[in-house]
Amino acid sequence: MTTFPANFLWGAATSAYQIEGSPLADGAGENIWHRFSHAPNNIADQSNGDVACDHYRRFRDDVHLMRELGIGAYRFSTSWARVLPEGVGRVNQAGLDFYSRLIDTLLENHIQPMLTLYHWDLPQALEDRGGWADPRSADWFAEYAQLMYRAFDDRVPLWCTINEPWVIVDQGYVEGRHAPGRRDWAEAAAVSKNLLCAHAAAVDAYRAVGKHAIGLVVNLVPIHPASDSDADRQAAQRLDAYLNRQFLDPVLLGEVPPELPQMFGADWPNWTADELRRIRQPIDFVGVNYYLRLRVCDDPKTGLARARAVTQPNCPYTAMGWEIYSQGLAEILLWIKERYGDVPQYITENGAAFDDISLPNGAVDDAPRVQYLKEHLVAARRAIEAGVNLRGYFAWSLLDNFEWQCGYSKRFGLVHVDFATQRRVPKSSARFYSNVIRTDGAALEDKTHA
Ligand code: IFM
Repeated sequence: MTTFPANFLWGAATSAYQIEGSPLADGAGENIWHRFSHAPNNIADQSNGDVACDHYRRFRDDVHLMRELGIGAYRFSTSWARVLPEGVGRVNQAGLDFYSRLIDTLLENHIQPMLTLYHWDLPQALEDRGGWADPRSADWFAEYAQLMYRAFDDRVPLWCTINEPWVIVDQGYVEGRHAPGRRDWAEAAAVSKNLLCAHAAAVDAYRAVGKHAIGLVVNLVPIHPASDSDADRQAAQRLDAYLNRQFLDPVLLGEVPPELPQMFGADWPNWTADELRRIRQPIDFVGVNYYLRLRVCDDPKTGLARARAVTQPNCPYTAMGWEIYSQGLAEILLWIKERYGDVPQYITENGAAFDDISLPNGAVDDAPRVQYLKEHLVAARRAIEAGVNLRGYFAWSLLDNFEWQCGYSKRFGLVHVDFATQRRVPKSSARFYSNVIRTDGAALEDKTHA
């Protein structure tokens, strides 16, 4: 039986707006999620990130909790508007100091930091100047990235540029469910290109000052046709281009998937050979966020890709309505190796929301999440056996948190958070994961969680 490689990182992940709270404290500028969640009817439970997990004030306790669980790496994001309240220009030292304290506390507790520069909380001041739809956004992002590298590269060995650019484009600019809440295909096409240029500018800047590793984080989904018909197969291929290849093909192959200009039509921007060359510069790893598989049929009325998701009776789904399909994780990791070569990979997010039940004694026995983690870790190990250069696994999420447009109604945490008291209670899944870490994966063989 292959075990996990030596130095495999056993991590947990979060993001700034989802857990920190105090979004305007100590001189921070407003960000687009603050603006969006404070507008009526954008969030299912009308909530916002004003308090969230109060991590901004409780980060030391959260780090200690990770240490108790044996977690060896922590993926978090920094809030751009905390450190550059107007997005560029004036630096807010108090914001940098917060992240400096967090990083020091992690290192004191032998937890490796993985820092994501952008997890969806653009400074509102930049949104007011055109946001990601403005081509100047690449320069804005590079300025912010440089500031962070100079402040933290001495202590942060792993950097991620942008988290899930597809979600930014699709949910923020096509579907309008995420900040900034737009529904405009032309803008979405421009944002797609500008995010890639921003990623490349940040990698460029890293090569000038950084000494460690930098990569891009994408969410990937195996997309299977609902039937053998040509129409459904083509629908699956279109959605695959839109969702899975839109960002990886330009970054790792220097090509735009040919389906995209067809889908976006005249709205698709021109790309010069020079731009593609710049976007293709080497990265040190790909971060994969994996949650579900989609089965799709052809439907001319559904979205840009004209592909409609079909649910299947007798299949397990999470509380998000996402199909649980653990073998898809191995499928995706192998697909990256086959399509893009032997690039190092991290599973930068994987996890599930369930309707957890708290027992009268306060404990949370989340057996479905234990099962989910177990199956996915076994799939990750299978991918390693098949030759994937997988360097680490980050469970999403350390804490129950603000799940964007779902507010606090969906819980992904290994640790239960009582949002009224801020009490943290590790769920059974946290104990299970802790055992897996302690035994370097041998606990996956434990039949008590079969
Ligand atoms: O909560 C999100 C996270 O911010 C990005 N990846 C998916 C998670 C679950 O929806």
